[in-house]
Amino acid sequence: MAGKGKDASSSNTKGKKKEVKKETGLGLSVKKDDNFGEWYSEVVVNGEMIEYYDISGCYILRPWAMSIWEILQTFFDAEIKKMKIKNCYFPLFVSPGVLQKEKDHIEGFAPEVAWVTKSGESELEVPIAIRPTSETVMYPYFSKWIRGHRDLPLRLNQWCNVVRWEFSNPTPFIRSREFLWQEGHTAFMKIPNFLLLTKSCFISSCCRIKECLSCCGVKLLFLCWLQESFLVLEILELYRRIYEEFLAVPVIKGKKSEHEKFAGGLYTTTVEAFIPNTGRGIQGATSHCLGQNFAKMFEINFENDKGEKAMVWQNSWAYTTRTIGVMIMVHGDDKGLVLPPKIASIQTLNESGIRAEVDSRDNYSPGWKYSNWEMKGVPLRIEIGPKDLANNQVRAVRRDNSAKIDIPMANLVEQVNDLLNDIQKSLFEVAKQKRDACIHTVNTWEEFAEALIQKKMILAPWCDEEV
Ligand code: 86X
Repeated sequence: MAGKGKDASSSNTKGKKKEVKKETGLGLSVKKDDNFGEWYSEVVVNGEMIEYYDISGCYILRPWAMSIWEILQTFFDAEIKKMKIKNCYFPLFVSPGVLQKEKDHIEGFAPEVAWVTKSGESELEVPIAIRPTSETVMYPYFSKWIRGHRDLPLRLNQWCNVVRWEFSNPTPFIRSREFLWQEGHTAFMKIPNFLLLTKSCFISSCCRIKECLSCCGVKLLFLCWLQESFLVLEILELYRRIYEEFLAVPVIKGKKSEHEKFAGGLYTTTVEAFIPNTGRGIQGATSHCLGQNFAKMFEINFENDKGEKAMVWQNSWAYTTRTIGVMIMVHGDDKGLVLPPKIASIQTLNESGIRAEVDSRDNYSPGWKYSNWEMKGVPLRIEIGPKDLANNQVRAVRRDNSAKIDIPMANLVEQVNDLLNDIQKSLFEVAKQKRDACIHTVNTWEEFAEALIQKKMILAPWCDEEV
């Protein structure tokens, strides 16, 4: 598995070669397919995404990583604003009282909660927790702010850090003790009871919701339910777009099993990615229908239009900086990072909106600079030598497949744009073919176990019932 951290590198037998590579800042000491965990640790550091920190499980996000996060953030933030979701910011700290209130669903998580117990040398009278997620921080105020049906729906999002004191093998981006995310929390008015029965049928065929809507004449009745339940899937679609359109990582949408769903909710939808080198799926992001569980716990009640007391229906959803780690694991190669153009902070040619940078450093050789930018994953490199100048052309070199293309100066912007689009498409296609080649259909437990060893993604019969 990935990410043994920096300690793992010291046990490397190719120590000398590695020292040299470290000094020049060029190259990786292991190949992706030979030692995936070590390759990943090296690529995130040498690609200047991550610096290891002196607290285990915590990592510095360097500008090269942060710029990717900001691009994803800009996209997602604009999309949720179109859906009338508003940004807010709640405190980092949770008082122990409310955290206890939720103890049923928090039970299994308790060891992961980090506490502040001191200020300076003196013990705090009451220790305070650091948010691992913000239900307990936010929902008491949902309860306060939601009084009547006119206060609904309430649609909030916040961009923040959370802390979960994990004990299993920390990995940059993938599993860190502090990470960045957005967490969305919404509250809606009631849903007609009888529709609950059809809910699972709607969800298991989620893309058919619109069809169902148009085939049954009672659109108005469905409206409340759809608002609430539709949002879960609309958000899931944004998560799919983040992975597939921006990070060029194929994902599968689905509904979590009873075992894997968020215990506090009714059902959990998810986008799942696949890492060919580990042969394991990885959760990309989740969007939950919470039903009324939290409304009961936190007394999020309101007076409906008939003057009766009713409870809200809620959703919550999040994606994290893990997205970046998944992208690195899927696309990176033996030369370093491979960044899809849409999230690369440097593409080429600044005017006309292409993100570009000129490397005019004259204390490095061209060869060194090529390797350096390859390590950092820049999608397209443009070389301009004396011959190119004489011919009124430039040479473009693709990071994804090393193809070299001579481009006449006159067509530069147009051709570079075409190339970037092509790289984006091609990265996704290659990743998808690679993933699909791993899908293996099984019908027996023996086949299942064998496929797992072979690092396959398994397609198997599934009833989601415990026996
Ligand atoms: C589950 C559920 C949910 C809002 C999301 O997935 C979307 C955004 N939250 C998060 N979860 C916990 O509830 C949790 C609670 C505690 Cl106390 C903890 F230490 C760790 C947790 N991890 C996940």
